[in-house]
Amino acid sequence: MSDRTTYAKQVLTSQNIELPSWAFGNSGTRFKVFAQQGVPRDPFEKISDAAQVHRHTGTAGSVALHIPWDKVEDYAALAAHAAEQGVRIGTINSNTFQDDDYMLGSVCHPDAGVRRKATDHLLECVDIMDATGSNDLKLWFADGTNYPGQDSIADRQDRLAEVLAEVYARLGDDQRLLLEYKLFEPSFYTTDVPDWGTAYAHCLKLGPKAQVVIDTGHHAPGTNIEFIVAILLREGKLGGFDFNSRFYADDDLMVGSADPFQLFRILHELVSKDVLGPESGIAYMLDQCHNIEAKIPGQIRSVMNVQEATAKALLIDREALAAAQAAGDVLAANAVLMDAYNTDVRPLLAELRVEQGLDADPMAAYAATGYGAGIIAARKDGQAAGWGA
Ligand code: LRH
Ligand code: MN
Ligand code: MN
Repeated sequence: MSDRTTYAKQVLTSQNIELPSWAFGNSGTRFKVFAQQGVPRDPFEKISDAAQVHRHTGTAGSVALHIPWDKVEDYAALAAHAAEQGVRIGTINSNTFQDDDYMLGSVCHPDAGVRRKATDHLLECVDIMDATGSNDLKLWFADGTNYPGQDSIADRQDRLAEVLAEVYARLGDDQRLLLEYKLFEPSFYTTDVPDWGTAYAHCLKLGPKAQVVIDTGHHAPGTNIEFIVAILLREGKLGGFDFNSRFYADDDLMVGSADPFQLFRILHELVSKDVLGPESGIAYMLDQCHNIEAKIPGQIRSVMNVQEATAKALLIDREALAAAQAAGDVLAANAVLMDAYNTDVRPLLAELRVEQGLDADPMAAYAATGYGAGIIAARKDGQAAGWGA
């Protein structure tokens, strides 16, 4: 086995890809939610399904919650259930976009009362983190405006900064605030956190416990996401990813399905700075919906897609690349990258899984368990993921 293969296996073994609880619920577009059979009826069952993905991939050891979609009476009991199932609760995602009060925004709303309500929700999310042992609070705001003149762009930034400061002050020593940006939607004229620069500026003011989240589906077409990765890494402000694929807007399709080469390029930036393991503090999460495909296999496939892109990036001959770059040999440098990208890493990953005591083929292994048929028989009237219920 070459040194690079050994190194790739080592890093792949330490990789954790966090699953979103909402990927297991019914979802759709604003046109139609197609209910599937066997869908979880509560957050406990969502965690059980996520644990099933972990059982077959060995790399999906945590589950992100979305509040209030995953509201329960007893969060410590939910965390205990996760532990029993062999996973843990990861990032807590806040939700200030599904209440009538938020029509004109939440933390940037012109009315102080609405801002208070939104802030209290964010503080409640930190209480939940305390109960579940979660370290990360993920904030995404649907705030923005639809028409020029509707509200002051600058004043909205001031309101945002004030709320963020209050939430930041509430964080425990080991807790972080991860701020996610998105170009547009649901607002169409301005969005209050539309890009990495805005998120970065707020995080910088807040302090070291505030970092930026890159959702791969949240950019204009053609945006060079790996460049953003490199910059945020360099500044120590890359907190994590919401991985998914997009063809047009925020499609939330399976990561690595639309543009596997882009995923490889992103992972190359991360591999080149050795920040794939848990000690890096970078949260690698999926943020996806499986509207027309089966959900558990959809998550297994997605995890495998990330692993494949990671393995390819790990196989890059770094010495040869550095030498070609130093020599200004454009073609040779590009060829080093393309050689790695064009390597079929599926045998390497199959071998690694067997070494880890897993089945070489997670999709086939899941199908053979009968888990899918079992949940269809056992569960009726599954829960909506959160949208269009
Ligand atoms: C917003 C977003 C954000 C939400 C999730 C459900 O588009 O990416 O991360 O929490 O979708
Ligand atoms: Mn997201
Ligand atoms: Mn999104």
